[in-house]
Amino acid sequence: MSTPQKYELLYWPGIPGRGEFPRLAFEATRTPYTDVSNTVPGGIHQVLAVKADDATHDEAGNPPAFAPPALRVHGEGKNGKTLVLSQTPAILAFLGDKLDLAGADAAERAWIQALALTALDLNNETHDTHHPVSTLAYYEDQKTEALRKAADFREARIPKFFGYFERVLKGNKEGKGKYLVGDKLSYADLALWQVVHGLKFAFPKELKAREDAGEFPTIFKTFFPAVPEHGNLKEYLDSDRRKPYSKGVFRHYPELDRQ
Ligand SMILES: N[C@@H](CCC(=O)N[C@@H](CS)C(=O)NCC(=O)O)C(=O)O
Repeated sequence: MSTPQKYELLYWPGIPGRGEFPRLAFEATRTPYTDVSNTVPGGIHQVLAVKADDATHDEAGNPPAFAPPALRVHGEGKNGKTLVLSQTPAILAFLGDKLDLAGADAAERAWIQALALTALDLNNETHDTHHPVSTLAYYEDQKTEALRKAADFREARIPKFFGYFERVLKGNKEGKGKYLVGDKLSYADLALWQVVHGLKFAFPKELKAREDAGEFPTIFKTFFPAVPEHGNLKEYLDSDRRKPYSKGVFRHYPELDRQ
């Protein structure tokens, strides 16, 4: 049996979803990892096991995950065992330190965490546009509420979040519009990039109208094209390892977009 990669990502197969945030961290730093459910035969069972409703601590003392994604890191758990970590922001903070995506000092590290959390808030709010009432119910059964939620999201929340990130990018002189903090890539940049990319898919008319109107020029014209220049990102984004959006956080329902 071959030795597993040090880093193993446990996430649902076939969609980017929240698994994409750690994937981008690996790809941007050319760090080897195993995307378990997409590449290991029967890997989905490992994902199901780590978040099973009756799961409890494993033999290494790791608590179960509430929901995917989870990250398995060999040799980094208690007493040199395997660490299992869930929650996207916790995974990103851990990887940020390990992969040098967490800033140059304690202040930058803290800012990066705050900015990544803000980008993940926007990710979570995007999910609520198509599932505003229940994550378990079908979209079709909450479409009336989704139409209201999506209108508010497009008209109020997108400009609020984008306006905020535009100010941060402009205000960080060292970053020249390419980086949220300092003058190098962080996991906050990757998180923001993924959310903007997903929103371009989910709400193409809304995003295009704003870009064409000259809104948020630093995000659209400087930041967004700059991020894929790092590490293996370009090759990854063109590969079949980058999964298409479908039934994940970023869904395209034309009726929810700008009319
Ligand atoms: N706050 C968690 C949310 C995790 C989450 O909602 N995961 C989704 C997939 S992206 C899931 O499978 N949820 C199942 C559930 O909540 O029951 C994170 O950021 O990791």
